[in-house]
Parts: sequence; structure tokens; C-alpha cells
Amino acid sequence: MTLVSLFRQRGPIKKIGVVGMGYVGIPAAALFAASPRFDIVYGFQRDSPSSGYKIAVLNRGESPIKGDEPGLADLLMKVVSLGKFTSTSDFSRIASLDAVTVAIQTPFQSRDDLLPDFTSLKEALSEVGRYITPGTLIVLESTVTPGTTEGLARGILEQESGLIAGEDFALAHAPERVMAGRLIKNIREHDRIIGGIDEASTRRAAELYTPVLTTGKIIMMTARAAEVTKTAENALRDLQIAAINELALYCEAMGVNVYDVKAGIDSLKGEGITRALLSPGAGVGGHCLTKDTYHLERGAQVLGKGTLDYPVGERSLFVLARAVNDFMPTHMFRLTVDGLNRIHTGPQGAKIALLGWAFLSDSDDTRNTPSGVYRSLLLEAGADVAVHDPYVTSDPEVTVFSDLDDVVRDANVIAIFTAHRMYRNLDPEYIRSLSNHENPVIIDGRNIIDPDEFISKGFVYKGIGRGDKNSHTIT
Ligand code: SAJ
Repeated sequence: MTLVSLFRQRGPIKKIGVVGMGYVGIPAAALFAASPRFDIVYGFQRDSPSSGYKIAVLNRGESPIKGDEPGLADLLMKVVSLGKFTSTSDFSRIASLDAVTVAIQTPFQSRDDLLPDFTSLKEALSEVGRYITPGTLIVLESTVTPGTTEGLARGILEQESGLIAGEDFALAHAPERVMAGRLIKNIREHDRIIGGIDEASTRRAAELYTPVLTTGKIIMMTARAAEVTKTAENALRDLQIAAINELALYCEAMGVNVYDVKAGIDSLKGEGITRALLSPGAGVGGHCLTKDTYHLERGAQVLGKGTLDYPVGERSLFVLARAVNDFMPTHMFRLTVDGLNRIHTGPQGAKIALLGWAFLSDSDDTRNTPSGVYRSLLLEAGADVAVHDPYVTSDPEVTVFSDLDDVVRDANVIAIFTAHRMYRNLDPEYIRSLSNHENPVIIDGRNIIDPDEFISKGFVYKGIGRGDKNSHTIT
């Protein structure tokens, strides 16, 4: 019996499982459950010490996701009260389902050897494989190294189930494209890339996602093309940021304001000729852009082994972009030292006010924050660092203060790392009086303050890309 006839026998998808109750799985499950096309959705979550609590929270119709997620809490309360969504750690229920999506995060052990840490993903796939039945659809939503769906995932699922992918069950990759703060909106409105290991799998996966899309369209391709699309769309964003960061470093060295250059270049408009410059800054954090390049790279090296044609001895442009972006916190350290040198002192014993611990403006997400690299460099140089962030209440690594005055008081240096709204209207006079120094140093990592306002009040100013201001005379 072919896969298509198995689908015909089973009928349209009615019962769905989502594995991994994280910031990807929860909104996906809620949206599936809210659709009249589906009867029941199970949210599978390992009853682990760190995440097991989510099961009870979700079954109360509440969201365990921190931060503001418009529409999610109401949706969860609605689908739970309708009895259309249940969270459980009992994976055996998968045996009664038509489709199961897997949204387990895939970090990297270390960036040096490009080895992804698929431990959690493997565990989840083994659990799923144990219970799938003929005619089930399995969809990987996690961002994975190209080749994983048809390789590692297919292998584990076939091994555990004794079934054959493409004959007994369908397998596809539909990468998530959600951004914290816009989870529900992104799932509904972003186009959805759907890549099956074969045509039948692709079509069955399209049947699963079509009902949750509002303005988003389905874009079909192979599983491997879908894996490359997802990792490349982030590698390319990282590359765009690296390009403007490198230009900012050049502009500093040449005594030019990078924002004049950006405005100049952006003035080139028209079909296919805009340069789409992004913003230079103190660094790139988060867990999308900091890892997806390495997934893409590994895919090209493993799948392309022996066939990849590339300039001999040249480093991958994407990996070099990562190096440029990862250099930016070090550059912020260099600007800090230069600023202190201008007032004939150095980092040893200096008090640094680090403004912004979140990796993204007006967010509490601290994953891979560039601020961490800067703080470590300063501690190594013998400085004393106090961290402020209006949104981050606690962090396993550092004490984060919420009172700005406490952090700025007696500081030699004020370094802005995150473009949080409240940092946009720092009052130069007030900050200087709090610092208790004649010429405090201010480092603007996100171009959110006016250099002249601070220079005129006696600050030593340094800004990313501000080659026109970084050697100003001190008033
Ligand atoms: N950043 C810059 N300059 C820029 C843009 C960002 O330095 O011009 C820095 C940010 O400060 C931050 C980091 O890069 O530290 C990442 O910023 P981001 O806006 O890319 O936010 P992410 O990491 O949450 O990226 C996510 C990605 N979404 C998914 O992977 C599903 C990315 O593909 C989206 O493009 C991005 O959200 C988005 O557009 O919101």
C-alpha cells in the first residue's frame, strides 16, 4: 500500500501532536487546536526538572512563556476550556495521532568544531518513533543542519518504528520562523516553507499547516532545500549585519560617520539596486543568528564533501561574518580603553556601568548576549563592572540591577550595549553628576544618544562607526 493510499484510508488530518512545549511548540499547538479543521492537539513535554512544570501550567490554560506574547494566553485558555488541547508527558498517545510536529531546540556544543548538539532532538525522535503508526506524518520544525531530516531524523524514526519513511509514514521539515513577542502573528503571517522527503510527504505537511495560515502562503520544496532555506536566511541576515559592522570599523579608522555613509548608500533606490544596509552595533546575540550559520556551514561541508567548489584557502564568507560580529564587543572594549586613556587612566580599577544585558532592545532575552563578552574583557583588565537592564530581572551569570542611578553612580565609564527605549533619553547633566567625574566616558554601542549633547557636558564620547566624533576635543 502506498503512502497516498494510507492517507486516503486514514482520511484528513484530525489528531495532532506537538513535541516540545517551548516558544515554538506552544503557539503552534495552540493554533492547531484553535482550527476547526482539527479535533484534538496533544502538547508533549518531557517531565524534566527544568521544564516538566509547563505541563500543569498549560493544562490550566496558561502560558509558561515569559514576556508579552499578544494573543497567546487567550488562545491557550480557549482551546484548553474547549478540551481541544492537552499537554502530557505520555508519548504513547502518539499512536492515535495523524500528525506529529517536533520543535526541540538544536544548540551547538562548541562553535569551533561545528558540532551541533542534537541530544534532545534525538531523544524526542526516539520517543516519537516508538509510537508512530502507518500513515502518520512527522514534521521537524527545529532549525537543523541540512541533511538532518533525510539522515539522522529518518534513521531514528525508522529504527524505532520498524516502518519505512516515504512508504509507511510521511516525513517533512517545516522550519519555524517565529520571533519572541510576535509568536502567534509570525506563524499566521510568515510564508511557511514546507519540505518533504518526497512529494506525498510535502503535500500531507501542506495539509497540516494551511489551516493555521492567514496571510502566509505555503512554499513547497524538498526537505534539504527547506533546511538550507532556514539556515541561510539567518546566515544572510548575520552577513548583512557583519557588512555594516565592518563598514563602521572602517569609518572609525578613516574619521567618517558611518551613518552619513549609510544614508548616502541608502539613497540608491530602485528595483534590485538597493543595498539594504542594516545597523552597526555592539554585537550580535540571540540563538538564531549566532548558530544557524554553523548549521549551514556544516551542511555544505558534510553533504558537499568532495564536490563543494570554493576559492582555495579562503574562509567561508558566512563564517567570517560571524567573526566580525563576534568581534564587536571586543571593539567596544577597545573604545572603552581608548576613552579612559584620553583622561590619562585605564581599565584597572575603573568602575564601568554596563547598560543593557538583553541581546535585543526592549526584551528580556539574554541568550548569547554580546554584553557578556565585554564584561569578561573588563573584569580581566581589572575593572569593576555593574550591569543594568530594565527588563532582565535575573541571570545565572551576573547580578543585573534595575536601578540605573545605582549603576551609574561613581562610574568612570557608561557603556550602552542594548538599545532599550529608556536609554534613548539619558540626561547628560544628570548622568555626569551621578558619575561624580569631571569627564566620564560614554560608549554608544547602538547609536542612540546625541554625541554633541554629551561632549558639550564634558563627556569623553566614543561611538560605533562615529569616526567623525571619536577624537573630539574634551570640554
Ligand atoms: N542586530 C544588529 N544590527 C541589526 C539587526 C540586529 O546588530 O541591524 C543584532 C541585534 O542587536 C541582536 C542580534 O543582531 O543582538 C539578533 O537580532 P535579530 O533582530 O536578528 O533577532 P533574532 O536573533 O531574534 O532573529 C530572529 C530570527 N528569526 C528566526 O530565526 C525565526 C531572524 O530570522 C529574523 O530575521 C529576526 O528574528 C527578525 O527579523 O525579527
